[in-house]
Amino acid sequence: MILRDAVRVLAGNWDGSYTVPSRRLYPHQWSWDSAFIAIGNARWSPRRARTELLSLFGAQWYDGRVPHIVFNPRVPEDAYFPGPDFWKATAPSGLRTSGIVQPPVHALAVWKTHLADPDPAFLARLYPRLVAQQEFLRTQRRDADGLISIVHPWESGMDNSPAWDLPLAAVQATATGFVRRDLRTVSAAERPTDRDYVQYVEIAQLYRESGYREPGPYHVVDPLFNAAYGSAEWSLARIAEVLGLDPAGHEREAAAMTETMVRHLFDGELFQPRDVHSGRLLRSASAAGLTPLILPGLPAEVADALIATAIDRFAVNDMPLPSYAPDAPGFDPARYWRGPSWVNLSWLVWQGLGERRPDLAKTLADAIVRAVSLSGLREYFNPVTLRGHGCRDFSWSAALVLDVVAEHSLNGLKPSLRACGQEPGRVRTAGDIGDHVLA
Ligand code: 2M8
Repeated sequence: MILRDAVRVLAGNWDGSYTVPSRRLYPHQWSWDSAFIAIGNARWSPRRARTELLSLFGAQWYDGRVPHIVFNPRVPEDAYFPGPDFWKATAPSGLRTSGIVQPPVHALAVWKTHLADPDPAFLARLYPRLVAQQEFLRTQRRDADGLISIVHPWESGMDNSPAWDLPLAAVQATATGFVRRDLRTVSAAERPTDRDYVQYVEIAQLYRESGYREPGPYHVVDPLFNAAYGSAEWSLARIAEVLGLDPAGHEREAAAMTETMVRHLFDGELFQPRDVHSGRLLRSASAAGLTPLILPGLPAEVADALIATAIDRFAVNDMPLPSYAPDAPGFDPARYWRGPSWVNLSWLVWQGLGERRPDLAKTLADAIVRAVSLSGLREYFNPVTLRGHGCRDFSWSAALVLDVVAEHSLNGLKPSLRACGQEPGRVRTAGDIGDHVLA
């Protein structure tokens, strides 16, 4: 039933060339959502996965940035706040977009889509665009130590993490004259507070007024964002090889980022964010600090320490990965990014555990599947009770469940696909998957 439901959600949220994260709460195209969605779609419709990614990069700016939202011109302005009239930004393609970015997990998604259904022409189209995306971050967001910074909590993807409480405390919150739209769909108890929203709007306005160039009062280095950047270089190296290009530059960049992160952000237990203004680590307990496990070149002793933290403080043997450690002040199991379990974050850590600790990766995959089986394809889950929160029929939950199930042959997926005369990852339609695996 889960797999059938996952395909139903992905098909229902498909808008012809991309997938909305949620019909009501997020009715446009979101950047890192599209990458995760492509990874899941690659398992049953690689064509959709390719289209999703090509459509996102169709809204790339001249400076290489991939905006965090690409607005659907047919959706009314008041369907989502802040909409296109707030951002006042238009991509060269003519599409209206936001002006900030999200973690660059797209090269990984492109590579995984290619692995599911090899297509060098697709790689050739996206390779220069992925390189430009990295180049934007290198030229406009790199600090003196070589770390990439973000200028808005929305750029972290984990908008409301307790890790941002300190840098946000310094932000004057005076923005007025806007109406939140999120509370029409989801209870206020599960979303950021009004004060958080005033700050989000304030920071976005200041960045907009600088022509989307100058960092404002919130300026931090985030471990998840940097891990995504490093992992993108590793994926670009693999893509370059297929295209007959030299992968060495990408490999060097991936290695340099890994080393820099270990030197500046690792506290012995977890990778921590850093405040660019003060230069200090923001000591927190965010699961973002475990995501450097996706870096293939992470030294074994660092990976071992992260795995010990994942077991001791994030209880991954006992519950789905919480987004914030349950023993830390600030943990809230039901509010947005302040503690609940999210499928994309779990997926990143699961990827990182894959070869290092296949047993733990399987435990994490089982926990994800257990949560969605019990509560449906919700936006996030209480890690203790497994109760679902946020919106329903959430696309990346659906997509990444398809991916973990396919990988672990849970429910006998791979043998069943073979029984359909298909290789895993090369199934073309939901119909092709058939009742063997959708039962
Ligand atoms: C959430 O963020 C948006 C702003 O970008 C929002 O709350 O309105 C986050 O969970 C973010 O990571 C995600 O990409 C987006 C769409 O799913 O929703």
